[in-house]
Amino acid sequence: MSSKAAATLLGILTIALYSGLGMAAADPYQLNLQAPQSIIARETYDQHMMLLWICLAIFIGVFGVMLYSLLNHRKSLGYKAANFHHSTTVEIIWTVIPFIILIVMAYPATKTVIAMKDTSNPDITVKVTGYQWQWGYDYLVGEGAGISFISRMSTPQAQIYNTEPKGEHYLLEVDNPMVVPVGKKIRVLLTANDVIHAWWMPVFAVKQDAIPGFIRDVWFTADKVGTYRGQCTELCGKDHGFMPIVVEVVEPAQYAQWVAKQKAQSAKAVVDVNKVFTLDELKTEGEKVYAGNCVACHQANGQGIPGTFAALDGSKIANGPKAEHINIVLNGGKAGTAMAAYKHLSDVEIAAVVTYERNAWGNTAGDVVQPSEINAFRK
Ligand SMILES: [Cu+2]
Repeated sequence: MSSKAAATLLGILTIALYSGLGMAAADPYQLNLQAPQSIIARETYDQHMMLLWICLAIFIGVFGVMLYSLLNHRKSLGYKAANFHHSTTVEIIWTVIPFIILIVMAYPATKTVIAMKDTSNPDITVKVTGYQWQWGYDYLVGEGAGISFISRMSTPQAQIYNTEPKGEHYLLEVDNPMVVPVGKKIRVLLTANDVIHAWWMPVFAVKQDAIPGFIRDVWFTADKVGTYRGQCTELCGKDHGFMPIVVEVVEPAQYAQWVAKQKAQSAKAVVDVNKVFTLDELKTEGEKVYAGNCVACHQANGQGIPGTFAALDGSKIANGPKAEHINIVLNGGKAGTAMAAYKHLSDVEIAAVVTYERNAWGNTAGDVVQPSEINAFRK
């Protein structure tokens, strides 16, 4: 085999391996698509298999005739070449057969693509927003309407930096999964807050860009109860590879329980806005918020990445007036800087993280920022 052919084969094998590796945490040698878990995914899977078999049949047919001709019609056997220049029959056959094959492939594919776009009559509508680098879920219509949460990757930094063995769902696990009932039509409205992200859930055959300022919609109806994993598939910056998606499909009764629990939690969070916390309480909570949102750029030691991400340890903002510090966390940095807006976090979370940053590392502002101050600042 020539080195060029070897390189090509290696390329094909790598692509095949990676296409299967995408989400298959449990089976690192999986080559095919994941087992479909929705009507559309099943149709997509079946058509993908059908195309594969058609391609294989064509491959065997074409190469079979070619090999046969090479071996049996070779000059050393004394074979005399036919000498004709035009054949209307052959022209018609090699136009009609591929045409029929294309129609056989295009007809079901078109039907599926049309069905994919039909987001009418959903049972539940959820708005999904891409942030650098997490997903926001807002349940808008249907059972669970009013529920809102942020979903972040929960893989520990220690696993990423290889100081701890990697877990089973490495980079494909989140703190708050999207929860949906089995057998119900879920419409997902996709948008983004900062840059383009993409919501990819392979078992439902859903893959859609989330574009700032636009709303795109997709849908799925999960066939089976289970935990399904996907990830952002648009290059969206430094932590693009660290924004997984987890969808938990549960029985309707369990879904109702989850809804009740979420509503109770958000009712508690509203009360918290006027609660007064101590410096230590805010610092403890703030450290968690920092680890979930800020650590990727500003680093655990607050030193940032010189030349790219600002240091917070000893920074003018973290040691200067509170208002400026709150403003930059809520609304993001000046145009052209990488600092994103975090206004989607709760008042308690913002108050905690600002307090933490003002009193962590070498910073000794010594002041406390309460959730009520954040609440007032937003108005
Ligand atoms: Cu993204």
